[in-house]
This record gives sequence, C-alpha cells and structure tokens, in this order.
Amino acid sequence: MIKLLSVAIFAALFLESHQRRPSPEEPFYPEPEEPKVCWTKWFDRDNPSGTGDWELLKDLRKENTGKICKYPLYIEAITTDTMTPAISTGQTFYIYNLTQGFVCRNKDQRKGMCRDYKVRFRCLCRN
Ligand SMILES: *[C@@H]1O[C@H](CO)[C@@H](O)[C@H](O)[C@H]1NC(C)=O
Ligand SMILES: [Ca+2]
Repeated sequence: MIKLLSVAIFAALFLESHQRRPSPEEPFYPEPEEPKVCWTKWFDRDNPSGTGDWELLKDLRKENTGKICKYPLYIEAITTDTMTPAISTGQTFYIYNLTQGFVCRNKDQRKGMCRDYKVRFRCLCRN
C-alpha cells in the first residue's frame, strides 16, 4: 500500500514537471546567447629588412591553416619589441585593415625603416 502510494506520488510529480508551462508568474526566459569574441595568437611572419614588414592576411592564412577565422572583426598591429600600437608609432602604413592585413613599406617612411610589427585578429569564439 505504501509502495503503491509512493508510485502514485512519483507519477504525479513526474507529470507535473513535464506539464509545466510558462505563466505570467513564472515567465520563460531563454538562455541569453551573447556572441563571445576571442583573439587569435600574434602573427609575425616578416621582418622589415627587405622592402618592408609584410603581414598580409592571405599569407598568414596560407601559413597558419585554420588559425584565422573567415570573418575577422578587428585587426590589431603592435611592434614586436616594445608592444607599441602601430597607430602610435608615427609610421605610415601601406595597408592596415581587416580585408588585407598589415603592410609597412620602408619607402613610405619619412626616415629610417619600418619597425617590426606583429598582428592578431578578433573573431567570434568557436564553441
Ligand atoms: C584595405 O587597404 C587597402 C590598401 O590601402 C585598400 O586598397 C582596401 O580597399 C582596404 N580595404 C578596406 C575594406 O578598407
Ligand atoms: Ca613583422
């Protein structure tokens, strides 16, 4: 008898938990899905000793298969020695954008050569 009663109670609880519907007192909130962003590692494939420092996205992709997402959200370039942001060095850049990557040509500088830069990209994180 007690066993039967416990089975009945269990069944009642089971049904209750499976029949629950959102109600004004207890609204249903879906899990928030905020896309998280991640950085790639730093890439430094070239030195400025030739015509300049060439960190083109297409070359970086070729040399680091699968390491850079298809649609980067942001590119960041800094010097390899002092980690100075590229925009704070006063140097002139031939290319610095998301679609092509980063290039500093020596001939575009007012004096001296390009500094050595490294770049990284911001991507949506992979789950
Ligand atoms: C990236 O930079 C290159 C060189 O300045 C330019 O030709 C190209 O249009 C730029 N792309 C974007 C999306 O700004
Ligand atoms: Ca470099």
